[in-house]
Amino acid sequence: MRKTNRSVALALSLSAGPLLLGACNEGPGGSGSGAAAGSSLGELLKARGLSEADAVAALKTYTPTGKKDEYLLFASGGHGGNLIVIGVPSMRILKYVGVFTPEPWQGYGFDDGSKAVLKGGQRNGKDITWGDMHHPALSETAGDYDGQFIFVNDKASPRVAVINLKDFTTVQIVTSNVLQSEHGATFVTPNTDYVIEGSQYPAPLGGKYADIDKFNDEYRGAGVFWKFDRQKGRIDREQSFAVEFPPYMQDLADAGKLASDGWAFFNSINTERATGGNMEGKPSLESGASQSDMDYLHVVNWKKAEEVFKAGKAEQIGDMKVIRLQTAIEEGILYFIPEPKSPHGVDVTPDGQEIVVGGKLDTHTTIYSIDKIKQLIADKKFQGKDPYGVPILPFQDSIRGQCEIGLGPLHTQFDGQGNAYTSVFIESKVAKWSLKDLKVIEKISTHYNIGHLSAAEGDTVSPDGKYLVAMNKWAIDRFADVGPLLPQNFQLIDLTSQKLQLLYDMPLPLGEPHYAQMIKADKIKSIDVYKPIGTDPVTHQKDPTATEGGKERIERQNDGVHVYMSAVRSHFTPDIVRVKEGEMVHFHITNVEQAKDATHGFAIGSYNINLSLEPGKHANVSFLADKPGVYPLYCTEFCSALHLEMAGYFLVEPKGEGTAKPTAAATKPAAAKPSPAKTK
Ligand code: K7E
Ligand code: CUA
Repeated sequence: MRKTNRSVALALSLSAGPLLLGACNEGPGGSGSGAAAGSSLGELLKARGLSEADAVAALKTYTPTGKKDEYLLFASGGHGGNLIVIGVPSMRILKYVGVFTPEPWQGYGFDDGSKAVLKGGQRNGKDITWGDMHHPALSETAGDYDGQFIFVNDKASPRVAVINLKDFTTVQIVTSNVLQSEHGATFVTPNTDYVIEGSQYPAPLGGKYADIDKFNDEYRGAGVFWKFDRQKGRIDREQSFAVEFPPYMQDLADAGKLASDGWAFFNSINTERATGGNMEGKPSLESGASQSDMDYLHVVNWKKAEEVFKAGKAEQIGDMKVIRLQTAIEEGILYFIPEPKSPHGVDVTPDGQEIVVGGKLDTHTTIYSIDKIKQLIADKKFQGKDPYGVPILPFQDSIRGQCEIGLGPLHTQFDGQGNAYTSVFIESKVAKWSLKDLKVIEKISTHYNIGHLSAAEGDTVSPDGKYLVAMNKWAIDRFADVGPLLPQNFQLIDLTSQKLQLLYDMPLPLGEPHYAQMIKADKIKSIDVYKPIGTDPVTHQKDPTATEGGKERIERQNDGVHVYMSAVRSHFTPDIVRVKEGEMVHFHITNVEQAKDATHGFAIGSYNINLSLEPGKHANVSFLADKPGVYPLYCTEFCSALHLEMAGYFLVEPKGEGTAKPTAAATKPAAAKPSPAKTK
């Protein structure tokens, strides 16, 4: 290569291996290493029509076999209702975690334990088989990600899930009928004392009915504060409460930290209280809701709310204790500050001093100061009250200033070096701006219609900078054609280069993901195998029905047939199970292996059963054997050379065909022979 372009030289010095360097030094004519012509960097670039900047980008993301990513991006799976784990900078998908929807690969929603978790998310007794996941929130200690848990929300059927990052397993889903939809979720307080869930579309609290013409009087919003018990790794319903809001459409939320610890912030839109009704002689919601110049930032003193709740001043509404609006006003829990037209994102700066709001129909981000807010409250300096009596702080006195961003600023992240990054939806750009003088430094194009963006630890007290992922809703002309439904496009941007540099486009072929959080990978201390053998992944305790090797058995009890089964390469014991039509069957299956990645599946077709048994894991599945027949059972993970032989039969004898031989009820299984083919 003749030109020693600076950026290529830089990239090579960063991470090129010796082969590439050699090829480069020799130039296009060199034959040196004997590599085929076309494998030198210069020739490759030419042959593939790549620029040198492309090569730099490639070297910054390429992660050779065996090398691991520096960061993990936890992205919402949108309508898919699952959580997606992506390595950064390689942008390789590492895992889908089933959350609000069954995930067959993980057996999630198929074994009794995970079915019970999903059942926690039933609404009005109905199973919900999708989720509109928006905002994942990693657990925090002192405002920094601690890598222990992650929470996610479902906007459509207001639900919050807890995922244990020890094994990336959903362990709890909670819901309250106080809300009928939500959006400002999930956001955690700095020590994960509370998981915040803010409503979106107002409705009567507690799931009651009221006609839409009673909107102003009967419809309400609310902020739910779910208490998290870190010791138990569960949300504690009894210690959770809500604060009632007027019937505006609350939007995103964020918890204060450091200087603003103890406070929570919720945006709102539609303070006009438009209800739509375009077939009833009224303007559509869209035009009705964008009349006023200002909506209200809701400023909530949650520490005060916690005291008021603990003092017994909350009222039971539906299934939750609610601090009524009047109480919230009297006790100094709720204040409003005007915010420009149809705001969307609200993001607290790393030092907790300021709150950045992006106005979709405004060209600015507005930077509120918590010190000013506190002072105004202390001085009772209000500009008036809203129609429900909530005190309104004066706008100009609450802000430090505004930054002229461009058309459609949405969400903001930080790099810990005094810079903020705001997604600019209408312009399809990321704007980098200075928190110091509130001036835009640089913009970079995204493709297209960027929603959220996620910088490395970019919403904590100590952001890392380095990488930023633009989460784009449209992907026109970016990928090979796959029909009219296009993937989402995640674009990785380098924050360390002189100018912002786009490194990689990653299609995400799932629901619209909205938000993601990026954590340093070494903060996640996940387990390799379940210990002790027979562990229930929901409780992380040994399951009482765990099967020990050598103690496999089939027992007929009052509630049906219990099959205590073990799985090991490459057989199930027992491998023949006979039951009678109409019997309840309870499989208790333990993977007795402790070798890393030695996962077995357990499938019975036609009965809709597919379990995933990671090493050491125990799973139960109970079902009615209501269809007589012969059902092969088998392992669904190619676990060894004799994986195909890891099979057996589930025999359901028709009623009235004599007595089903209760399989070896008291018989010992044949001594398990060591498998001839342990490939792992
Ligand atoms: Cu899509 Cu955070 Cu739900 Cu903005 S939200 S884009
Ligand atoms: Cu076990 Cu295949």
